[in-house]
Amino acid sequence: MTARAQGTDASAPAGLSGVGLRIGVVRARWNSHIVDRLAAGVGRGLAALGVDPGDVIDVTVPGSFELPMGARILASSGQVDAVICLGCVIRGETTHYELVAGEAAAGIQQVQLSTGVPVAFGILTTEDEAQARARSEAAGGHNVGEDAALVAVEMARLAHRFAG
Ligand code: DLZ
Repeated sequence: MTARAQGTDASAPAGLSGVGLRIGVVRARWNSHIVDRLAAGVGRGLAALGVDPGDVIDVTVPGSFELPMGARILASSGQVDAVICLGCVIRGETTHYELVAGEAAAGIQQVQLSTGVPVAFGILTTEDEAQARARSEAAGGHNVGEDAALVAVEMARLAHRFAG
């Protein structure tokens, strides 16, 4: 795995389990060659935590700007315990980079706070294609999709623990 400074990754709490959790994955089709790599990371991350592939709902939306709406549809459905949003916005290739990336981030936060269903942020916002590849590596490397899987399971467990 690519070396990162201590405390800068989302290490799993001991004993974290995804068994029985239902997870929604919303993928942007823009930059799909990178988003597919993130989705592979999500698959590995969820499997490592025991999430059944049959408990994963996978949908796509046109681009990262639509990720919050996709997340809201799944979060409001009552069919998932957490949602993972996957997208890729590359500054050098996107004229309105700040707008797309900023609205996606703000929208995702709004969805999770308003619905109470955790939504993990798995959107790469990078300077160039090389950075995007470096953050969506194959098994054993750094992949933000794997990080997002961990976040979704941890936050779903937290929500369940305090659910009325
Ligand atoms: C329009 C656009 C642009 C220029 N760049 C990206 C990008 O880098 N990554 C991404 O996920 N989506 C991009 N989009 C599409 C917008 O997210 C959105 O789908 C369209 O503006 C339609 O609402």
